[in-house]
Amino acid sequence: EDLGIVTVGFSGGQPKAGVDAGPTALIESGLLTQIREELGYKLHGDETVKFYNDLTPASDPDYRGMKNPRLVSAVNRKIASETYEHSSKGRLTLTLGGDHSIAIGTIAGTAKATRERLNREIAVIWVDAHADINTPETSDSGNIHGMPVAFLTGIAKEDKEECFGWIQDDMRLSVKKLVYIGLRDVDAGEKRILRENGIKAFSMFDIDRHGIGRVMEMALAHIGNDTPIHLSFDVDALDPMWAPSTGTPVRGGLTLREGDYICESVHATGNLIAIDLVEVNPSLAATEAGAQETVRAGCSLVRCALGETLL
Ligand code: DIR
Ligand code: MN
Ligand code: MN
Repeated sequence: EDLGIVTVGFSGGQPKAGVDAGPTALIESGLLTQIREELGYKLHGDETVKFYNDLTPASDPDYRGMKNPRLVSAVNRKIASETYEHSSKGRLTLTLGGDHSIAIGTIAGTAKATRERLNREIAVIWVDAHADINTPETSDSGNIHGMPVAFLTGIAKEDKEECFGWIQDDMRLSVKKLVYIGLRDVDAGEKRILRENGIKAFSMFDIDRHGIGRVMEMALAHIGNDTPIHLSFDVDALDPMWAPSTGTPVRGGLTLREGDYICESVHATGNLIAIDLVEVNPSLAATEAGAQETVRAGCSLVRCALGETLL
């Protein structure tokens, strides 16, 4: 099978340096070799990491409270064209981040390509401790990695081309086709947005109550059979025990096996069209071992989504 690779060494959606080194760390630990040799994919695209330094604007003052709005917008516009290219050719697309703001681009590109190629709307499974659905106005931080879902669904809109005004309707995601898994740190404004829009969300409470097996059944039932799925996986969905090296760790998260199970179940649908793995920041763990654990966990999630089988 053909796999499009997009590597995004980018940290501009949040304030901590080092998340731009995530893709390099994942690749150096052998992820692409494993995908090629053990899982048998034919790889297309970036085998060396892209940093998009040429897109840095001359000046980038805050806008509607957003930090680095022109930079994050420009990088995402470029990413959208890259995932669009892969997805238009019918390739499963794997994006290695970078902070989670890059999902604006990855999802915009696959959504548009899937409308054109299959005349279908995509569904998104967003696995994260956070909902990332702040609008610029509800955000306390101004960090755009907390806003991608708002821009993708059109809950946040902007006309100014250089600040996400390039996002067209055919790049958007329906709130009905969005499912969250793993939530445990959601801002008050975000809770209101989730409620008012009737967005399906499985928090850690739901996972404790039903178990991950039943939660995945319910999540996939909500999306419906035969719907193309974009899986956007923030490594901070995992408990810091498994993924300590990330910008905003939150205790009480998924075990590595629960994370792998989510990826395996999505793979098993046969409907997976794209995967993002984001927020691996090798410089944030207290120990070198912690950074390695996080990278290993990230690799495991990706391999499971790509169909690594246990037996
Ligand atoms: C918070 C944190 N909700 C914000 N978001 C994070 O800044 O909007 N997302 N850490 O991953
Ligand atoms: Mn996130
Ligand atoms: Mn998160």
